[in-house]
Amino acid sequence: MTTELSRARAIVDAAHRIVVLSGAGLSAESGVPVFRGAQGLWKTHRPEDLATPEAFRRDPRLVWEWYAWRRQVVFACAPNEGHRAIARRAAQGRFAVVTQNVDGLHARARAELAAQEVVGYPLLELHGALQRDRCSGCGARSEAVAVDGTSTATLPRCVRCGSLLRPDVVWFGESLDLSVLDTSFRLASEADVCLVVGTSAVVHPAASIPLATRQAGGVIVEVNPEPTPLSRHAAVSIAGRAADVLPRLLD
Ligand code: BJW
Ligand code: ZN
Repeated sequence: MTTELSRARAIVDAAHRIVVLSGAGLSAESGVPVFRGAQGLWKTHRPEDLATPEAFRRDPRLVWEWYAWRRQVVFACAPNEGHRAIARRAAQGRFAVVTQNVDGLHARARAELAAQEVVGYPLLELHGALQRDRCSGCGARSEAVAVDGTSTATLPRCVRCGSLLRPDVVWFGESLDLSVLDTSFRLASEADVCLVVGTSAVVHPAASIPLATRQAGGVIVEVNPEPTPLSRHAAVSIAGRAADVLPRLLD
């Protein structure tokens, strides 16, 4: 075991309450593309064309085409040993998971355990979920439907008000769900350890959540092959992949 891993393990083992903040890197080993860096989605796709409310108003067909492809990729993926290690530890109690990921893989890892009748735990999806649609008019949420992106006329519409449906995710410039955000900050401030996994920590307000743990006297432990803006605030940074490190850190 490396020095960083043993130090992190001592911190985690002594903790009374742990909160995880996860990002796309946690799901990378499941085959879900990350956003930034050489292999990231934003290398070949412009976020301002695909992940803003203005982009959807301008060209909903193009945005849906991209999300239909994302759903196809993500729905074919499964949780990895990183998601599973988090779920196993979380099911022991005093543990919460806050994720920026929209892939539903934390929920699937928790559901795998639920089949073994273990306790549930808080799971907060800050940026929404690809598994759901939301009405762009009245805001009603529904289970994702298949999308015919032949033209704007064939795109799915709300059964209540007739407005276009959109994926239930948070785009740039949009507000996060305030109750989800408040709960995430509260859980972080009550935790003695915030375990930050697989996020570049550049998107706010999510990237500020671990600082609430620190401001309340707790510590940050980071798992990421690369340094991030949060690294200088972390008590320990483990330079490794989530699916390798998390089972050794949490089991
Ligand atoms: C591995 C690994 C392995 C690889 N193991 N690790 C303050 C300062 C500056 C700007 C702002 C600010 N506050 C707000 C803003 C504006 C903006 C923002 O943050 N911009 C910055 C980018 C400049 N924020 C917003 O617009 C947000 N809204 C907002 O602030 O509204 C105001 C408001 C807030 C609260 C209440 C009321 C009002 C909304 C942000 C929405 C972000 N949406 C997206 C798309 C979601 C839908 C979709 O998926 O299509 O969310 S963008 C994208 O980035 C996605 C992610 O959740 C998010 C974060 O990315 P993440 O997860 O960190 O992934 P990567 O790819 O960046 O990093 C992967 C990491 O993994 C890397 O570090 C790798 O090294 C690592 N890794 N393999 C472990 N195996
Ligand atoms: Zn509607």
